[in-house]
Amino acid sequence: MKEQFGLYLILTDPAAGYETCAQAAVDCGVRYVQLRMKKSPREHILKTAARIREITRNTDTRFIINDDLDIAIETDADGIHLGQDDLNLTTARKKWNRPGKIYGLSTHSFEQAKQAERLSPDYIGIGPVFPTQTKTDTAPVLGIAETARIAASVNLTSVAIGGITAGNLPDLLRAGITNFCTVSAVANSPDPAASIRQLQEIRKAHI
Ligand code: TZP
Ligand code: MG
Repeated sequence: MKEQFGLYLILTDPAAGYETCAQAAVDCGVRYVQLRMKKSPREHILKTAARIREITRNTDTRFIINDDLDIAIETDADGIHLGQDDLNLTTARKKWNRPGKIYGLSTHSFEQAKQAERLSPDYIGIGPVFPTQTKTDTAPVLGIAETARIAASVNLTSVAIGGITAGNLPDLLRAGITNFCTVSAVANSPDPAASIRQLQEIRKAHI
């Protein structure tokens, strides 16, 4: 069954700090929080991940680690998010042989999303929907209509990503996209809880 949870929050250099942002996500009932610290030293990532693990433990917020399976295992995260060029999902599953762990996979086209069905990830990311400054090596922009078409065509839970803000979210929701991921819309905010609530309110108004 496709999950409908709305906001999926990725934490990369949040202005208010990692712990404040993670706590805000828990307080607001955000379903997924992903730690994505691409350029940081491993020790810093591990320490931050351990703190977010404590903040999210026994809450409704699932804690996902980007890219690094060893860190996910070491911190007992709830899951791992892998890109097309990262560790293979099947290999990751074999290495992290624990029931209930969540596997997410990035996809950037209709073809990749259909291929992802064979791997049965718990969810796929679809994007970038819009241009973004957060990730430089992105695939071509998909736009709302194509993102919505892909989301509707695959038998997997999906999350739209890339350039999503409170300003363009209503258009996504109107197109039938139910789950959306943001980095900068919350990470750049001095008041992450307020920014999260704003996105949640916009979604609620469309349900
Ligand atoms: N993958 C595709 S776009 C993107 C990632 C990680 C970055 C999205 O960041 P933002 O700030 O929400 O545009
Ligand atoms: Mg990756």
